[in-house]
Amino acid sequence: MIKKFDHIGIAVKNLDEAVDLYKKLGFELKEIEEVAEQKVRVAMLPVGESKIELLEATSDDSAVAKFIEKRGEGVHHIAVNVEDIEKALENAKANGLVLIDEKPRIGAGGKKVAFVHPKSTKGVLLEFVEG
Ligand code: CMX
Repeated sequence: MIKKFDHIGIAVKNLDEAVDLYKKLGFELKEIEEVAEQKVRVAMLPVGESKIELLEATSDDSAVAKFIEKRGEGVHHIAVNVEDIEKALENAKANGLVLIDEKPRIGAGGKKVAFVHPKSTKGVLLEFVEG
């Protein structure tokens, strides 16, 4: 059911600064996109078939702003690709996991995404991405 890693999300205070830093490490910037619904601006840096996703909050009430305030910058979530996101959610729910999104929403790149609560996944925010 799980196909591969889609990306690892890293919460940063300043996206442009973080992109410059990752470029110095040898990463290439593919694109920067604003995901208005999630109140974030994201930069995608490919790593083979996967990506690093640098995330900057665009509002003080963004999930990313709250995360940085509480825990500082760092790994915010991991995202895996699934063939059928509705089925993945149904399966997780049936197995007693706490879903943040009962139904998929549209995330970066226009893809269907949904989050599982970190309290039910050993402290790691998990994102399903269809495709
Ligand atoms: N990873 C692990 N734990 C996290 C976390 C994260 N990313 N975010 C919050 N937590 C922890 C908190 O530290 C807190 O733990 P304690 O109770 O031990 O203090 C607990 O989860 C609850 O946190 P909270 O502050 O009460 O709840 P929030 O209002 O911050 O909401 C969460 C947390 C995960 C439900 C919320 O961030 C959410 O809905 N996330 C999904 C959407 C999202 O993250 N969007 C941004 C990325 C978008 C993208 O990739 O495009």
